[in-house]
Amino acid sequence: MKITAAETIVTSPGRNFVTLRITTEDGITGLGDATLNGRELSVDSYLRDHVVPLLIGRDAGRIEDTWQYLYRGAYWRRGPVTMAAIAAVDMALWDIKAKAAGMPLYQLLGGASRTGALAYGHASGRDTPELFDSIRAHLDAGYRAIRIQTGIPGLDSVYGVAASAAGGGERYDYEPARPTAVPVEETWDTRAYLRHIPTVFEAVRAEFGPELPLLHDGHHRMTPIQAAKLGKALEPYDLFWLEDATPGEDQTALRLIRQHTTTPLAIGEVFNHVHDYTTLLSERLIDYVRSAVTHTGGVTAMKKLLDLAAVYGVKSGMHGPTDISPVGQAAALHLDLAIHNFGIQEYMRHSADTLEVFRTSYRFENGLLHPSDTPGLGVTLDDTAAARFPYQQAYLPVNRLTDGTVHDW
Ligand code: GCO
Ligand code: MG
Repeated sequence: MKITAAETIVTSPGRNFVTLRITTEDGITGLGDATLNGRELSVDSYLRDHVVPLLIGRDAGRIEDTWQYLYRGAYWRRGPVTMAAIAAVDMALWDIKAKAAGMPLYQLLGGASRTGALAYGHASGRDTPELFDSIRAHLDAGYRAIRIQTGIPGLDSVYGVAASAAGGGERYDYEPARPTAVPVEETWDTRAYLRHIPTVFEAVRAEFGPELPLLHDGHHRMTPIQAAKLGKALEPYDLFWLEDATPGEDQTALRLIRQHTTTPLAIGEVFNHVHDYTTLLSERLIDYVRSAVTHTGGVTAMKKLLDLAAVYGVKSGMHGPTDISPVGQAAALHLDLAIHNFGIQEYMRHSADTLEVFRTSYRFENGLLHPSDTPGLGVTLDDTAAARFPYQQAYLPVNRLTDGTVHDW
């Protein structure tokens, strides 16, 4: 089954997405997500200029060989752009193989290990009453696990907090990269954050009780000793996980955090390779792997990474904000259903415009996600709808400390 065409589709239905579509000689098409938030066109160029020409004429069925050919053949290893491009090819080829087999992808990955994937949603509020409203809206929408992000007294705008309470309910607008010529700059104060967060979790537990799984994202802003302190302070509130407590590329920093706290740790959304995790896994320094299929070389690489994690008793917690396209999200759901060491899946609903471009078949019922039994990944792309939303330059914010020093965002 030869590949006869491959093309990228860049569209911006509320935020930018890059998708690769591969077509075979018998007319089967496969989709792959290549979206790298804020750096989208670099992956589009990598695919169009350096990968698409190599795909034409190749056997679409040779997924592992194509992966190795693109990875080793480029000579230059790893990195978010390369690995997102390889991921898109890999996803599209799995989509094609599963469609040709007439099966949903999870069947080719070993079949279902569970009835559905536990999903967590994003509650946020500028203050505690607004946060409580958001938690209630998520519970009403069926979520059984909830991430908590909140405003910090003294700071104007904080990561993970929806810009406005307008509309209530599940908010998907907390962090689209913003369509500005240069990134918006925010101000950050870690000590103010460390003072405030434990009081918020205390209030949430008092209001919503002990059972609800609660998560929190530190978004790379703490030093190891600050993270250790926060993990310890949050122990009474029994978090499901504390995510990205420190910038994760410093793998050995996690030793210090681990020595001081039993709060479970999750890391890896900005990683793109199994070698980013070797110390974290072999020393059992984390509890959850946060990589996205989209950013880690696709289904092939993600399955290997999660199998290695399983050896050390570490579970999955795949990245699933709205900058992962519905194609990338579907790929995650097939893996979630099939692997044994599934932990949880992040799930923010995409906007109505996004879901008009990407027609999904996955379902969210009783707090669980299911990829559906549609052959392949189960997502189609409507070209006419995509063409209505041209690319818009957009950037994630840049963070500065109160004295002006650039900090991790
Ligand atoms: C998460 C992430 C996202 C990232 C975003 C950047 O936990 O979902 O931290 O919110 O900030 O993916 O593009
Ligand atoms: Mg995160």
